[in-house]
Amino acid sequence: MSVRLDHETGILTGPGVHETARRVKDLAGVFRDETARASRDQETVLYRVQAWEPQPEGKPGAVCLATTFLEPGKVGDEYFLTRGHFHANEDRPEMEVVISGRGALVLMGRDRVTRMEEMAPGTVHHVPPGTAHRVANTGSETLVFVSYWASETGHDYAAIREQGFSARVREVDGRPVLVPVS
Ligand code: M6P
Ligand code: ZN
Repeated sequence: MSVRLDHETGILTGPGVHETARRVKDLAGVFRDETARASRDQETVLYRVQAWEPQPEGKPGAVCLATTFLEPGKVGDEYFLTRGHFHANEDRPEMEVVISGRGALVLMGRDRVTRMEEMAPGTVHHVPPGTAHRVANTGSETLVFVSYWASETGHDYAAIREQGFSARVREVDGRPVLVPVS
């Protein structure tokens, strides 16, 4: 079983690669300005994920990888972002490798302390166990990054859906700033 990852474009092809698209309508309640989100074209794709999971989610025995293509843009003053999640298996980490574009990796522990790492071509980021993670595109081109995680990791969206992150990446004086949620 093998696939191909194009290191110039991040495009992943081959048997078993599956693609998911997340549109404006899929991110209801995610942005600070829900009115602004609701008034946009709901079919606009914010990001696509091409994933290769040699074992099904939750089953041990494989390393999975995915390329995320996150479009540039903002809802109000908040940059386009991925939904974000904890891992169902709390002790499982993840790694992100940036192919192109500019962004911010937002990391939040169970204690709700949040920090941000700047993403640029070639930067590598470790998501420690027990840490919710989401990515914002702070640049003007598509942000492309590759993620690696173990197949038994599992995604847990519930906590973020209910409580969100404790800070948001917003444009302040023309720059991305991690602003605590008031
Ligand atoms: C990265 C990884 C994937 C995740 C994707 C989109 O590629 O973390 O596991 O699915 O980003 O993020 P989300 O699932 O939070 O929308
Ligand atoms: Zn993850």
